[in-house]
Amino acid sequence: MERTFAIIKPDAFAAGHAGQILSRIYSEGFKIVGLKKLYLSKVEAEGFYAVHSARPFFGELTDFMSSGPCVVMALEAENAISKWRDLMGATNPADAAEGTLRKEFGTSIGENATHGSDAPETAAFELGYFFNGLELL
Ligand code: IDP
Repeated sequence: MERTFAIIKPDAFAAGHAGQILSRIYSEGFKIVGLKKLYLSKVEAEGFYAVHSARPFFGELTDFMSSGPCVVMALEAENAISKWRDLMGATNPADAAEGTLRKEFGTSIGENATHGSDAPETAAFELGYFFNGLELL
C-alpha cells in the first residue's frame, strides 16, 4: 500500500464538483485516510509550491490556489501515486484523456481541478505539509 497527496483545487470546489470527484476516488478503489477543507493563504500556497518558485506561472498559480477553499486529501491504494495521476490526467485539460478528472472538470492548464504528488519524496513532503500523523487514519 502507498499513500499520495491530492487536492480538489479552488476551481473545482467553487464549481461544486467536490462530491463527484470524491465519488470517483471511492469508485476507483482509493481509501481516504485524511481529508480537510482549507482556504490557503498566498504564503501557504507559495510554501506548498516552492519547487515551482522559478517557473513563470508561479505567481498565477499561487494566486489561484489561494483564491478560494480547496479540499486536501491523503489517499491510500496500491501504487497510489501513479494511480491518482492516471485518474487526474494530463496537466492541460485539453490534452487529458477521456474519463480523467482534468478532462471532465478542468478548464485551463492553470485551473485544472486537481493536484497529485508526482513521486514518493514529493508525496512525503506534501502529506507532511498539510497533515500530522494523528490526522491520518
Ligand atoms: P502537475 O500538476 O500535472 O504535476 P506541474 O507541471 O507540476 O503539473 O505544474 C503544477 C501546476 O501548475 C499545474 O497543475 C497547474 O495548475 C499549474 N501550471 C502548470 N503549467 C502552467 C502554465 O503554463 N500556466 C499556468 N499554470 C500552470
